[in-house]
Amino acid sequence: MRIVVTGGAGFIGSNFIRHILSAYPDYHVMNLDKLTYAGNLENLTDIEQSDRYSFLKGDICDSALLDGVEYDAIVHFAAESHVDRSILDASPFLQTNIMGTYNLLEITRKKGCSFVHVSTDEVYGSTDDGYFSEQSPLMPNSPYAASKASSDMLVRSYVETHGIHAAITRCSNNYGPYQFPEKLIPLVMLNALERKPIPVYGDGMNVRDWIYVEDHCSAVDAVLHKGKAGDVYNIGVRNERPNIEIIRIILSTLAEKTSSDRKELFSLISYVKDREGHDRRYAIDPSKIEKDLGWRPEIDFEDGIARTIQWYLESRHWWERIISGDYLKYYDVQYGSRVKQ
Ligand code: NAD
Ligand code: TDX
Repeated sequence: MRIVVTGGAGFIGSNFIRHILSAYPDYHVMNLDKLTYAGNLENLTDIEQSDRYSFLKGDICDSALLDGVEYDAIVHFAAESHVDRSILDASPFLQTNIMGTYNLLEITRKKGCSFVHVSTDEVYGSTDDGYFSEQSPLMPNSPYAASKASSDMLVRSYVETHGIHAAITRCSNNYGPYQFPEKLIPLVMLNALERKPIPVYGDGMNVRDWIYVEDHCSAVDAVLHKGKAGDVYNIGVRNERPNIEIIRIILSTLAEKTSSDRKELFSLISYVKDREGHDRRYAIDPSKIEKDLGWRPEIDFEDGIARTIQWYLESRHWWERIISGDYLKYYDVQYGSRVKQ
């Protein structure tokens, strides 16, 4: 199989490429990424020499993007993904997440390939009790979530109208190696290591269902291979935790692993003004993907968070280059003009 992975230089996309290349020895992956601030080719240095991997720098809004490229499926991760940024400026979110997805749907329609649209539980909005099923109404609350919900609707319409082979996944909060340090877990890690304040929005009691990135990747793999066209699959692991609990777990583990003063680390916790429109709780019911596709997560939270903390401790070089901005130069140095732009 030849797969185009959009957004493959980002957090989940890069983990997914690694997953596919190791799970399927005869598959070829093309990573298609614009390399925004969130795109980091240093997430892929261990596999970039593989003859089953290639990289194409490009914008998913470009209609000529995949002209002349042969492939069987598109797995679509590329997006503007950070809620706080969408509050400050929604425009790139509408452009990439809506118009970019529309462009890929047009390409899919013309090429007749299959399409997996990677969406999010945030499209369902917030719930105080109960769980989101695939039938729950879409009630997005942030511009980011609204742009993802719009793209979900477009995918649905292309299945109904044009009969394309596309499925949608809606996953809960991911954590793990290579996550950009604007998101809660890596931000807490890095701020703690650098003894900077750790901003907790509101009362710290907002709840998310945290999934280890590799489990998300195996779920998207299951949908790519076994998913039904037009179907939606929720992905979650029944691991609901308030933010403050996550922060305390990270700080306690760090204190232990680095022989640091626990009290000093905990004193970095700093309650700040709440995020506008901050969703209180996301909770996913993943029973459909479990029943229909036989998917099961493999990494529980204790194991996953320990691995993640260890990875950030061992990957200082990776995150220091993000903080300094040097990671942005990697493409020019490594690829120069060899790659089609
Ligand atoms: P990320 O921000 O780490 O990576 C996004 C990638 O997309 C980057 O490499 C970026 O360069 C690329 N990109 C952005 N705009 C582009 C464009 N116009 N053309 C081509 N490439 C472009 O995001 P992530 O956290 O890895 O999320 C990946 C996908 O998964 C997103 O669609 C997101 O909505 C979804 N998702 C994320 C989570 C999560 O917890 N992070 C949970 C559920 C769903
Ligand atoms: O500094 C912070 N302090 C804080 O309290 C940050 C960055 C976040 N938070 C809170 C806000 C959320 O309740 O932590 C929680 C998690 O925040 P994020 O890491 O920004 O994730 P979230 O807003 O939940 O969205 C994430 O999960 C769903 C991803 O960024 C989305 O791409 C995905 O769709």
